[in-house]
Amino acid sequence: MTDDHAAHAISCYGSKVNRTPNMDRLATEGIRFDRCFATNSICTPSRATIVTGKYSHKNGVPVFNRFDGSQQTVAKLLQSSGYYTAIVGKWHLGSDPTGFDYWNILPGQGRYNDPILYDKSGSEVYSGYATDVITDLTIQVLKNRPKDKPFFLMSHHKAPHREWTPDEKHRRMFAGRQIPEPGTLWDDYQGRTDALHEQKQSVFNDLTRLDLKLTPPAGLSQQERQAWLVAKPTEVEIDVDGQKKILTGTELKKWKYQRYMQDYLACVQSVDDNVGRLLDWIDANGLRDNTLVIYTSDQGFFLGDHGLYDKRFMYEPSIKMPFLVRWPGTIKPGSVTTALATNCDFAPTFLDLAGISVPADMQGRSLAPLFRGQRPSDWRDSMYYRYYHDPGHHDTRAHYGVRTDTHKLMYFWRKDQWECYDLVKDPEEMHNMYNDPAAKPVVEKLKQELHRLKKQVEDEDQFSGELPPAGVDGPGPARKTVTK
Ligand SMILES: [Ca+2]
Repeated sequence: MTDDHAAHAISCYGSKVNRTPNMDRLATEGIRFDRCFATNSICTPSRATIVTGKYSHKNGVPVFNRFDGSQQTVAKLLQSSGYYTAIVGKWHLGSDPTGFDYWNILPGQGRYNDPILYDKSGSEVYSGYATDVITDLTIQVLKNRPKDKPFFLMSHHKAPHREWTPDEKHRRMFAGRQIPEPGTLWDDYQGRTDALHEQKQSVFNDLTRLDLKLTPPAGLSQQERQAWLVAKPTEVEIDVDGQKKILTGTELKKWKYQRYMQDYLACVQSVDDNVGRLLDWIDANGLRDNTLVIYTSDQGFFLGDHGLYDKRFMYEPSIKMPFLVRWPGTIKPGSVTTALATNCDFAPTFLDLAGISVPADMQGRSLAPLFRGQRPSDWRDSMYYRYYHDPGHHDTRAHYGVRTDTHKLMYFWRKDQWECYDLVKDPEEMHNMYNDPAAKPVVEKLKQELHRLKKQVEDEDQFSGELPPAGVDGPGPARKTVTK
């Protein structure tokens, strides 16, 4: 799993901005899910949902608050059924992992270069680039695992999370490359609710000098340097063939999009290389045929879509998770499914595949029949979504909603404002049809479905008022003594 990797930056999902040959291998040899969605599109909540099979209001993690590790998790259930369980890389749930025989994780967000990881005994600095280091450790776990047990391994990358720091090789590969602009980059938000107008996750307005990798002037104090880096520039001086040039206005906006995407895609390219390295190792070590491999991300990401970066909103680029699965001998190579899946389904799927009965309080459903090419006749045709963090880091307004196979209805409950989209006629979600008189019957039907789902998942507005305090980005544990 990666952090913030949008499906539309993977070539087998039709990317117009990059090529990812190694991730594509999973789709060519396995199945691609085209409608897999995060139920609360943000890091910590999605991770809590993945390990519990439950919505945020049931696992207690609606925002960046600490996960209560004493609750039931998929890792504990697999471990107690004889699986060797391990997690390496980004965890970001505040509390230490439970249910894992081996864990070695980044504190909070972690860092890209020379990352620190910690386990039960303390922390250690690993020299190198995070994506390479996490893959090295993943392969170590596979090498050292007890060979008499089946295993469950979560290899979780930090990349391509903000501030999108690539390694030198991939930075160079993308520096100066012109990335095509998405069709909705210049969206003026006409007809939409206040939420899009008020957000602070705009590529044109909210990227900082640090995000844009600008170099601070010499002679600043530490404090001045920090203030300079977090500022959002409205004017940037660049060097063109040895000549200084000041960018402002439209020219600057276009430049910001390019700088953002060049670094984001360079981070993704390193992940793709490392996915290839891990698959090669699995294939070369006799694990290919009896190992199920999944590539996913904790949510999607805006790649300039609607002029945005980040996630949070219920729009497609944000909630859509890449989900690619290889299982030789069972999944027909090159399969594609449009069945609606969510991150609540991951834990039930893992249990089902291991022959363990899925606890009744998990809210997802096993995807295993879909892997086998069988879509159950009662498969869901709608999914429920809820985002809480408001104002949060980007002033993204809290909302909940329903997505069906063909439509989406979003309700910004603190504003009492609605948006509705026809995903067949308007896949880019540019025309809010909520107030169209002709759309009234559709809107009414969607409202009924939204209320039905809200009740079904037992969302009783547990976190609609006060939210739990932040608790996932602490200083991390003390350094351990390492003898090499
Ligand atoms: Ca994330």
